[in-house]
Amino acid sequence: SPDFYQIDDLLTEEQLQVRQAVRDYMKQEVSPIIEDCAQQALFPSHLIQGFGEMGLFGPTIPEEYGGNGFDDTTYGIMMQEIERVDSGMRSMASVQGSLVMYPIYKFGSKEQKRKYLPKLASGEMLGCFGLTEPDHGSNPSGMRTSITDEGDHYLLNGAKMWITNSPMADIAVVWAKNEEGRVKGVIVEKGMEGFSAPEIHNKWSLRASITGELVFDNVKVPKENLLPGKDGLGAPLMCLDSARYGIAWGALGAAMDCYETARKYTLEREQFGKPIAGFQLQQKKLAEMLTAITQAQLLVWRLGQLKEQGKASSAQISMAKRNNVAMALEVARTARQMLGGMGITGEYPIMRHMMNLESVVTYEGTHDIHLLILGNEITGIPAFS
Ligand code: TGC
Ligand code: FAD
Repeated sequence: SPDFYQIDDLLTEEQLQVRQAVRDYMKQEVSPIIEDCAQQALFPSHLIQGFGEMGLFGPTIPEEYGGNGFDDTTYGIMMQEIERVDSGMRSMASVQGSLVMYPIYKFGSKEQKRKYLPKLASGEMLGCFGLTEPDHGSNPSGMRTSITDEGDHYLLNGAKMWITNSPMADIAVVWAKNEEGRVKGVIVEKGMEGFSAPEIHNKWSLRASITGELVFDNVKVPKENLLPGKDGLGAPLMCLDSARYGIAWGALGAAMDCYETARKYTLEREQFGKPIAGFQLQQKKLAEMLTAITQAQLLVWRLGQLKEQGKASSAQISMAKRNNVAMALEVARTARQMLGGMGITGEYPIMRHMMNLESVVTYEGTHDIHLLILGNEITGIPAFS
């Protein structure tokens, strides 16, 4: 909810059941603790296992590797229900599913899939994805992290920045350039000599999610840890397509929660002798929020169909990620104002959503970068550089 255009009628019985199960789980296990975690900047690490048990990690991966073989729409619905409660919790699931399990499943060897996927699916292992560097964010093609062939092993050097899950992660899928400047994906395990993952502190956003660096100082990586299936920048960008798709659904969940909170609050809160929801200015805000949410719902529903048919393009995914996150941020800012002073407190989830969404609008390709991807698609002229 809300479901103004009866989009539920377009979902299958199974999709609706999964949605209810995830919604119940989040309400029972996460809602009661999330505000405290965010206020205190604590990552609720016990939820890693709970998310695994609920099948929230890599749900589209086949059962043979610990997933549930769900369709892309179901994956999107799960992200929506997680982010209805907190974007940081959805970040944990996005990274594990789309940025760690997906590349191992898609580009990994049989041995890598058997070794890592079931444990990542169950939550026994946590993973992270290292693409961004201190000097290369929007332009990952300039990355400096290097991987060199030393005969019986590889040597990894460099640093990654802003990495979700990294300080807690058991493995990191890392993108680095080889001697020929070709981007390669490699699995780095916690405990490898020369590898560290210091935490980044003082975030005002995604405070319940843990973020860190990845530092590689002559890390010896076994040859069998290289992802053999694909190289080039296209490999990490394929992972980003999968995660960005989930984020387009997820942001919708945060917007829905802000809208519902503002609707309920303004119906109860009285000023000048009547509920503030009775004033035209507040009704305009509610009507515009509902319209924007409904448009965003239709966008991701259709995108899910295209993805299931193997027809969703990167530019279509960029449009949905960009539109839905900006929409959610706007809804959150408006909803916050509708709660007056109460809107700035942790009594209500809106300020937390709003601050979280400032990261969501930046990571996985900034708002600007997705516009440029669309500009390139429309004109055929890349304006990135
Ligand atoms: P460009 O020359 O356009 O492309 C390089 C190669 O990649 C191919 N390609 C794609 N392949 C698959 N999917 C896509 N979406 C692709 N886009 C491009 C392309 O065909 C080419 O292949 P080849 O074989 O010719 O080499 O690359 P560019 O360097 O000009 O960059 C384009 C640009 C700016 C769009 C790209 O660099 C970009 O998307 N930048 C944004 C970076 C970004 O999104 N970083 C995200 C880091 S991960 C993260 O934020 C996780 S947060 C998760 C959480 O907590 O939830
Ligand atoms: P910059 O690239 O320096 O951009 C700064 C500003 O310049 C932005 O407004 C941008 O839109 C604009 N800009 C850049 N290039 C252009 C251009 N060509 N034209 C016009 N404007 C431009 N990365 C990972 O690899 N793994 C993770 O797990 C991960 N998790 C993250 C978690 C959090 C909480 C955050 C905040 C980030 C995370 N990131 C992660 C990194 C994220 O993807 C980058 O922050 C993002 O890609 C932007 O890079 P940047 O921060 O270096 O900004």
